Amino acid sequence: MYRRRFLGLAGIAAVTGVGLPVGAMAGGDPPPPVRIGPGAPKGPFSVRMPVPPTLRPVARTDDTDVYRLDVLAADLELLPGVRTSCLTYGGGFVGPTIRAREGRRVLVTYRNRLPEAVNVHLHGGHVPADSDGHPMQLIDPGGQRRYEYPNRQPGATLWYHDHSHHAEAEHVYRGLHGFYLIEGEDERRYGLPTDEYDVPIAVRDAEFDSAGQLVHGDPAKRNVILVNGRHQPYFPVAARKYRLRLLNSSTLRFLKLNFGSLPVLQIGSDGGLLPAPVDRTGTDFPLAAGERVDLVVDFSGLPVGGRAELTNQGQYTGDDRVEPVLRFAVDRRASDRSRVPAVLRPLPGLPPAAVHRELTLSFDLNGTPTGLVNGLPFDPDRVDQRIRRGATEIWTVTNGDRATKYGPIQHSFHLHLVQFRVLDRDGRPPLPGDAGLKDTVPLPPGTSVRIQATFTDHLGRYMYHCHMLEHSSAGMMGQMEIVD
Ligand SMILES: [Cu+2]
Repeated sequence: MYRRRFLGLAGIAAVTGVGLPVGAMAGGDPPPPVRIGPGAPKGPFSVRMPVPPTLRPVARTDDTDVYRLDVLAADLELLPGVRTSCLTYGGGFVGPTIRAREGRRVLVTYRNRLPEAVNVHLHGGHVPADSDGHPMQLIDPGGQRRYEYPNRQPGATLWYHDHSHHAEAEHVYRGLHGFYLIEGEDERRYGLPTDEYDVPIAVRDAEFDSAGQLVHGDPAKRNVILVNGRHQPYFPVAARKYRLRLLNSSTLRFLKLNFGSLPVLQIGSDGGLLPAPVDRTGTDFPLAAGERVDLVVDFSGLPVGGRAELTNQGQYTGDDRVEPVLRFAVDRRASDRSRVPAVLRPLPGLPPAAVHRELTLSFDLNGTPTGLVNGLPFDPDRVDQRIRRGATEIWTVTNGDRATKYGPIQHSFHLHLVQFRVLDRDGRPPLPGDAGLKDTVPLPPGTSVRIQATFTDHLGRYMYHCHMLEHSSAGMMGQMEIVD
């Protein structure tokens, strides 16, 4: 249905992101101004940001919540007055949010109503191998598959998305993603903002053609930022604290989000809460594709009628463009008994590591761009790393694309099954965004990151890969097998 074009430089750009000016990647003209199809643009902040609905279980037992979710095409109003063909979980561009509780099992049966195979990966989930969304375990058209999520992990902001072999980038680009939030057993007692004041926000880029349809091509032309599936929306807030869970659901683009002068405390990262809140007021939040950050943002200093903006900073290297992403519009007062305690959840200790591994992510750019890990493209029939269950390991992961014939190429690193800790980067301390439990980290050209993980509980085959999904789609993925 959707053909990928690999030919010519545009094809190389489409796969590698070369020409997409992020971080240390130079080059590429800024994209043209946003054109909003046949629907007359109404200017920024004219549409309300939707909050994805919470999915209701179809059954509940003592220890399990049971869900059903259809994978289906839908025509959605991403841009004002235009219907855009999308691929969805449950009919929304950001699928419904599944709210799980630590220690309480979730079963989700996905039914595929698309004319092509799909699957579902719970990103950040500590799940059995046959529920991990292995790229070769697909749900055929008309079929269904049940995934089991034990939720025996600390409360965290996870997300689910397609991971079908070679098609994951296009599938996620066209809409197949949603939030999966685990509430920790400890979480209620912290008194953090909950319910309507706990809001997941997915930010990503997109390109639309003149008919308002999504174009999955040259990433440098993805000049529309979507927030929960709307372009530059506003979100009405009460003058009080909110918990905002930000996800970069772009397939390639790295974001650098900024709340201006609003008071912002970071309380968590990919894999759950930090040991203590960190004051990040005024700082940028760089987010690689797939990364999350968990924040408490305080609007109480604003009057009713007051406004504040979330912006994306430095999207174009060498260009000081600051792009409006989302406006918060204070429209009411509200009581606020929430709080952010000085001490949150302790991180697990770092046991000594017995095994060290080295991985290098790079492209073979001779001919059709091929993604490599340690010189090899993904092969589902090959196990690249055998890992003893329960082992603690340190991996040094390097971006080998500092100087390609097309310039430096950005990568990221995502590990399935377990959360890891970032030990250091090129021998220097981790970045602020590396704090806490992580499953996805940026990997700038030519740099290395050392991570430590303990591979508990589950046996079987899992993936690790670049989370720039056009890269994993082109082969930048390896397979590990957890064995006894
Ligand atoms: Cu990559």
